[in-house]
Amino acid sequence: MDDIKTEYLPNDYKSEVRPVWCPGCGDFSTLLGLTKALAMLGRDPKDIAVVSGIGCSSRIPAYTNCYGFHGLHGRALPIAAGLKVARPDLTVIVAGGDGDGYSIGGNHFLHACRRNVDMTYIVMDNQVYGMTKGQPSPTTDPEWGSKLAPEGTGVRTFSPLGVALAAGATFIGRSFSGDSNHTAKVLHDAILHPGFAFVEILSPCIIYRPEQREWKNMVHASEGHRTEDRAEAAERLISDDGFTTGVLFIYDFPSYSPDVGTATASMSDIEQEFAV
Ligand SMILES: Cc1ncc(C[n+]2csc(CCOP(=O)(O)OP(=O)(O)O)c2C)c(N)n1
Repeated sequence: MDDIKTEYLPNDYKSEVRPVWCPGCGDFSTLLGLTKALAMLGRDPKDIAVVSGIGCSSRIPAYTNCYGFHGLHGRALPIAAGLKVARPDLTVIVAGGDGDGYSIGGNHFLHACRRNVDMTYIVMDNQVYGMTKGQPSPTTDPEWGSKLAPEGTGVRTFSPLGVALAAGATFIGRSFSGDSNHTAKVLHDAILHPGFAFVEILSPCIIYRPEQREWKNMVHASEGHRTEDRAEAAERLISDDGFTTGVLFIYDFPSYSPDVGTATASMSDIEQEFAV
């Protein structure tokens, strides 16, 4: 009989696939933070599933040796919710970018927050559409000029943590990819949280937003304790500069876990049921 592994190292969660991310991309250290968090938790990779949408950041499932699902742009959350409801024994992690999660997937984000399925949602926010070559995203500052909007969009930014709080997320945090130990700690707590945990990771794209190299000098740890009080969390967000890191909010609320039973239909039964 094979020995059962009881201790894991971050590398135990990395696959053989070499990331195609650009040199200096923040997503490398987000991946490192995630694998460190998984090692701290010590779960077997076969008990973990990483689900994503489309984008540079959404390539992350291929770089772990957990189960993975590389879905459609903006559609990672409903896929992951279905998976968790059908297989509550799995640790489900969802990951993607700000375009994926806040723009095309924005509606799913709202409903994932209020539904409170037990999973962790990581958004690698680089305030730009990286994969499609640098268009503004919902978190891009209004003045940022790009080929698509040379004078800037003039549109105020989406507030991911505030939206998550208003929509009912029960764990809300932020981290900076450059500090993989901090990212690991926040993700560790998020994964252990029994409900929908949202973690925004500031993850620079130094190709389209080279000024984001400065983020390492701008991030600062939260001075406050993590609160269970929605009003207090909202108050802190009003004066937040977008660079405060740490866990902002944790709330104890039953997660959505309907009993869906065990599937008995064969693939050909399912094919027939859906045949047109
Ligand atoms: C339905 C659909 N619309 C548009 C696209 C094109 N597309 C692919 S990735 C992407 C944006 C990715 O940006 P983001 O989610 O911020 O991730 P990043 O690449 O910056 O990590 C877009 C618009 C697509 N694949 N599918």
